[in-house]
Amino acid sequence: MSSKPAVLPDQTDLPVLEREPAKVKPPPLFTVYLLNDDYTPMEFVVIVLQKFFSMGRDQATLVMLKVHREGRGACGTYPKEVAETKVEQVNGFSRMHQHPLQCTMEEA
Ligand code: TYC
Repeated sequence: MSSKPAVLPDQTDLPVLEREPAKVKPPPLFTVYLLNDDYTPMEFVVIVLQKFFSMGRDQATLVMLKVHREGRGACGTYPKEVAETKVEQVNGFSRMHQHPLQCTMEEA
């Protein structure tokens, strides 16, 4: 009778290229969002979406209007460090221009 070993074999008796590939999880992804507020000009939000999320003007306008009407809208989904950088860049750019626009992220 043959049954699976209770623990995975370490396969160190085999040449590297003949071992089973290690099972690695894909890195978690994070979605970056813009939040609505009553003060940031619509045109500024459209510029942010074009500048930091590589959107064309038409797509940027649609996302801005979704945020305006629904309170929040997704700008893109990225690996954690990329998402963190986008959030910092957008919030820094908004503060530099004295706008209260808020950018956040959460795991996708
Ligand atoms: N609500 C803003 C206004 O009426 C526009 C706006 C849209 C602000 C999207 C923030 O993320 C935002 N001027």
